Amino acid sequence: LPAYPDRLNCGAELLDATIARLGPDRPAVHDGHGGLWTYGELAAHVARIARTLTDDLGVVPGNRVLLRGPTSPWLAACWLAVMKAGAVAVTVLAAQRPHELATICALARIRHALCDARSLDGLQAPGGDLRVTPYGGDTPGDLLHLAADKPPSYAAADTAADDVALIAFTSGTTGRPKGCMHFHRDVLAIADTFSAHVLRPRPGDVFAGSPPLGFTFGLGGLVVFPLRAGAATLLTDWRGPERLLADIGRHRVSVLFTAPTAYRTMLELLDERPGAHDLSSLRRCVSAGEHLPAALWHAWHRATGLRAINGIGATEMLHIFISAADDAIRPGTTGLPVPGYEARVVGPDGRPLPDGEPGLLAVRGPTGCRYLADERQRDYVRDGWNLTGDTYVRETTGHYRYVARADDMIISAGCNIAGPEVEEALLRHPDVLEAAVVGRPDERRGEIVVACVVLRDGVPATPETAAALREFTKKEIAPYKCPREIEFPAALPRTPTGKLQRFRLRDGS
Ligand code: 3SK
Repeated sequence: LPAYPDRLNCGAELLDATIARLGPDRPAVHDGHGGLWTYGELAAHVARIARTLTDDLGVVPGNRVLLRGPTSPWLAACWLAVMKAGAVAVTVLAAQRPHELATICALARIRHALCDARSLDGLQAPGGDLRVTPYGGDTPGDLLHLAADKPPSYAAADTAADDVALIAFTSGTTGRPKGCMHFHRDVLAIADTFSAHVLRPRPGDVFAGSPPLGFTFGLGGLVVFPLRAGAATLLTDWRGPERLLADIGRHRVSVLFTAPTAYRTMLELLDERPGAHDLSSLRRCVSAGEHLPAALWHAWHRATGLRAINGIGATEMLHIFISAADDAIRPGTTGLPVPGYEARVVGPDGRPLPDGEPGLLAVRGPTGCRYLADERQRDYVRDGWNLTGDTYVRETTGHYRYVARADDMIISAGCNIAGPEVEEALLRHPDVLEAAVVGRPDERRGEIVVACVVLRDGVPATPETAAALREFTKKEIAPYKCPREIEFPAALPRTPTGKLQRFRLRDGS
């Protein structure tokens, strides 16, 4: 990891430093509708927006600015302008509802919001003291109208490396939102660790993927990493895996960021129409956001010849801290600590456990958890180690194998059962598209193992199918781990960032 200077502005580093290195004429951002900005054009848009923020909207360094909209070049330009102006970006998901936005605005004391003109719903609370400026619309007060006649260059605010650059909100898969504060140097650190050492992008790469920019998985993968590398990125609203497959061919995408669910659906689509999609440009496929089962890794490899780069990240850590690429990959494991990070598996007392024993994953490195005024900081960071809430095993090779979320372990008749292990077994059955395994309260056993299985098209959701799946799992894993009950929902409940909401399956809602 480079030693960053004390004065550092990540917006200037991502744009101006890249242009100084590679020139202004390289492609920077595709909008998915035929539009393309070069690095020089992106820098000019960012400069004009930054000037508008400071001169017209009265934003000063340190002010928090909410950013809301579907993924687009303009949303990225607004984020970079907030960075260059020395303000603090609070990027939210377009899917967040008015009461969630109100909580975030109150917690982060937000007075300014830049909002895609298509996503104003729920933000313009009458009587509130939030000043909402739309972008991309046709009103005279639109940010882009105000920006149009501003000069195309802007000297970045003289921020310190450890000034807060962004606050990313997480509510996990349930619960009260927590704001995670990250510094200017953290934004560069994720590019100079995971991206530089595991992903290893090149200036000729084209990035694309599904995570929204309001999720740090997307912000890193689709904005920070490509710009740090001088590569191009496709920033277009998410229109599903089918569209993503088409975009890969159309834009010659070489670096893909998405989650296991999308890999699964893309595989189905590839299967349905063999030869219909051109994936020949792809060379890196990152999977994070959820555990990547070995069966899915192998299926993607068989279909595309590509070895997916699995990883675990967290909003608290900003991006991925355990991962592996190329020959370091062991399918079914998450990988090795990313260079710059250390990891270990600890017991409830915080002491490291021997290899092979499941325990809590602890990690430390250049980025880490700093909750905005939240007492839960004490639970997340102990003795300088971040406790991510995942149960892991370290194998003798040094690879980290995911077991379950710590609060997702099922205890049935005194035995500990990891839901993902049962899910992996079910996924090996050809009729199973997706599976989620949870514990449900049971008088005799404490909990019983319940599997919620999404079946492939055409497979009947009948007691016979359930019996066949039960028989199958008995051959794959120890019988005490096998599901006692199997349900067939049409889809699994997920958060807007695609994470499974197990609590909704546990209580049967
Ligand atoms: O929360 C996650 O799953 C995640 C994964 C990768 C990078 C960043 C994040 C927040």
